[in-house]
Amino acid sequence: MRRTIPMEGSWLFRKGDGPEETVAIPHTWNAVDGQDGGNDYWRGVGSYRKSFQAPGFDPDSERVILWFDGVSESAKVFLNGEETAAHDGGYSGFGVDITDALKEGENTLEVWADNSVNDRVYPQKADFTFYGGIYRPVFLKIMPRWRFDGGKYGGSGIRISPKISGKNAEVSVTSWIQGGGEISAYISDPEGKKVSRTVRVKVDEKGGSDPGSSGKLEVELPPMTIKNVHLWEGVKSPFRYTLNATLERAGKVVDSISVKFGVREIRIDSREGFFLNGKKYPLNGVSRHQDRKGIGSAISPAMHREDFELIRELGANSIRLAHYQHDQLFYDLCDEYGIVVWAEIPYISEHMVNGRENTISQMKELIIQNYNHPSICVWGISNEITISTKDRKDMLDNHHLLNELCHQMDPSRPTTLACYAMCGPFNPSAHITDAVAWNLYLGWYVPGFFLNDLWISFFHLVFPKRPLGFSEYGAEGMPNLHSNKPKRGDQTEEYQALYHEFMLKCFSRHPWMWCSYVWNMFDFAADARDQGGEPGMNHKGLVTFDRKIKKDSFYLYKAYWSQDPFVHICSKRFENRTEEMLEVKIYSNQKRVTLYSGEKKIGEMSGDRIFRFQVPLGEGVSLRAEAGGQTDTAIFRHVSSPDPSYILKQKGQSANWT
Ligand code: ADA
Repeated sequence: MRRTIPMEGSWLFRKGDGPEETVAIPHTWNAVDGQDGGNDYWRGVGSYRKSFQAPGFDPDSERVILWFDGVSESAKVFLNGEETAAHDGGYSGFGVDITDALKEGENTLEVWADNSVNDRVYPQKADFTFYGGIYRPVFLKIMPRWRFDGGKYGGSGIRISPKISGKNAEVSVTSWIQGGGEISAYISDPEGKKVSRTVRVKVDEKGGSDPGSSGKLEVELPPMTIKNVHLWEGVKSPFRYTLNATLERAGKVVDSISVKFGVREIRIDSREGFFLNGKKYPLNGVSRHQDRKGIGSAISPAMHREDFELIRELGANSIRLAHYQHDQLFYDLCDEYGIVVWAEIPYISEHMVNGRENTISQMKELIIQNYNHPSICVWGISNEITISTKDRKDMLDNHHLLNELCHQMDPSRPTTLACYAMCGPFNPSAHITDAVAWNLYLGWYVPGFFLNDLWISFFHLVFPKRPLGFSEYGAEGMPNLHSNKPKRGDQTEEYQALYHEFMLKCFSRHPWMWCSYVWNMFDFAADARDQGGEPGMNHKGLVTFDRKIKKDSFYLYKAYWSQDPFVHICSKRFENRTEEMLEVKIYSNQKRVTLYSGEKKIGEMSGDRIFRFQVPLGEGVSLRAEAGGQTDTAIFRHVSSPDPSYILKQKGQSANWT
C-alpha cells in the first residue's frame, strides 16, 4: 500500500557557481535579498544535491514516485546524473516516476531550481518577490504499480462532481487508473458511516498497461446518491464526505484511496451577488500572499496554520489566494473551516507571447490538483494583465483559450479575472470570464474616496448583467507611523484605518457586488518597492510581515465580520501626543463601550463598531475600554512637541514596483 518518505533534512546547495553549503529543505535562496529592497535579489539557477538510500519496495508491485510540492520557478531533476524530469511553474506540485532510474543502495538526486528572468514561465513581472528554491516539501512516494493516478498534471486520479438534487446529492466520479482491474467505491460521512451504495466497475486492460508512462484509463463510475445530504455551507457548517475507492486485480486489492469532498452549489448573480446553496452569501474577503519575514516562501505547516487562524479571527469568510497556487494544506484548511476561495494562476501584469503554453499547463495543474476542494468557488485566469501587454490580440486569444479550458475541465465553477485600475470598463479583457473584478485603489494611489462609489455605480449602470467585484483594494499602513491628521500617502496606521472605514461603508452601499478582497491580509515582500521607510515591502497588510502586529485596520474588519466579542483601542502605538484633548477611537463588535481612565469612568457610549471618546490628556492617561466582558488598555503621554519618529522620513510615495 501507499507509503510516503519525507526528503527533508540536509541537502547540499549551490547558488549559481558559488560554494556548496548545507541547507534544510524547504529552502529559498531569496529569504534575505528578496525582502531588503533594491529590486536586486538573485535570480538564477540553484542546484540542490542529496544522496539517499533506495527505499525498500517490491519492484513487481510497486513504483517509486519523487514528488515536489513546489520548486520555484522551473525545475530540472536528475537522478544518478540522468535528467528524469523538467517542470515549469513554481507553485504547483509535480511528480516523477524514478523507479527505473533508481540504483540499489546509494542514489544521488540533483535538482536545479531556476528563477532566472525569461519570457516563458509566469510570473515575470509583478509586485512580489519570486523566491527561488525548493521551498515546499519533497517526498518519495511508494505507490502501487496498479493504482489511481491523475497523471502528468499531478491529480489524485479521482474527480468528484456532486450535484444537489432536491434533498439528495447525485455524485459522479471519474477516476484514472494505471492498468485495468475492478474499481469499487462508496461514500462515507465524517464518522466513517457508509452513506451511499457501493459501485463497481470492471475495466479492461488496454491502453493503460504501462505504469511508467502517462498511459492511463479514464473510468466513469456509476453515479452514487447521498440521501438527505448535508451540504457544505461555508463557515456555518463546512460538512465534508469521503469518497473511498479501491482497485482490485485478480481478486486482490492493489490500491485504495480516500478523498474528501463537499456538496455545495454556487451561483454568481450580477444584481444580487454571490450565492451558496441558493442563499445569498456575501463574500467578506482578504487576499493572502504566503511569504514571511526572514523566511520568504519556505514556510512551515505551523506558519500556514497561523495565517489561517489570523484570517479566521478576523472573521473573513473568503480568501483570494493570490497570485498563484498555494500549498495544499491551505486549501484543506479552507475546506475544513468553510472559507470560500478564489484560486488563480500567476498570469500577471504582462502577456508574454512565448508564455501561452505555461499559462495552460499552470491552469491545468491548478484545476486538476484542486478540483475536489469544496472551498474553491472561482478560477481566476489573470491579474492586471493589461498593465504592460504589448500584443493585445494574442493576449485576448489566450484569455479566451484559458476561459474555455476552465469551463471544459470544470463546468461547475465560474471563471473570473482581476482587472488593472487603468483598464477601463469597456476593455474587452473585462468581458471574457463569467464574473469580473477590479483592483482599485481609489483613495490610495489616486485621491477621492467618493470615486469608488462612482466607479461601481457607473459599471453597474452600463453593464448590469456583468457580475462585478473588487479583487483588490487597500492602503499602506506602517504600525510605527502615526498622525492625528492622516493624509493619503503618509503611510500611517491611521490613514490605512480611515481608508478601510470608508471602503466597508462603500461596499454596504452596493450589496449586489459579488466579492471584495482586502489587499492584503499580510504585509509581503516586493523587492522593487521602497516605501514607508522599509524598502522591499508592500505594507498594505492588516497584519505585519512577521505576523506579530495586528494593525488597527485588522480590528476594524474584526468589528464588522467577527462574532467573537472584543474591544480595541486604536492608535495605541501613537503614545506621545501634543494635543490637550485626545480623541480616542475604539473598534468593537459590541453595541456598548465604556472607557475608564485609571479607576475613573470617562464615559459610556452606544454605537456601531466605531466609537469616539474625547479625553483630556493632562500629563498623560492610562485608559481601559470595556465592552461585552472584554477589555483593552492603552497609555498616552503628553509631550510638548510632535515625536518625529512617527513621521515618514521619505517624501511622498517613492519607489513603487512599476
Ligand atoms: C497590484 C497587484 C498586486 C498588489 C497591488 C499594490 O494591484 O495586483 O499584486 O501588490 O498592485 O499593492 O499596488
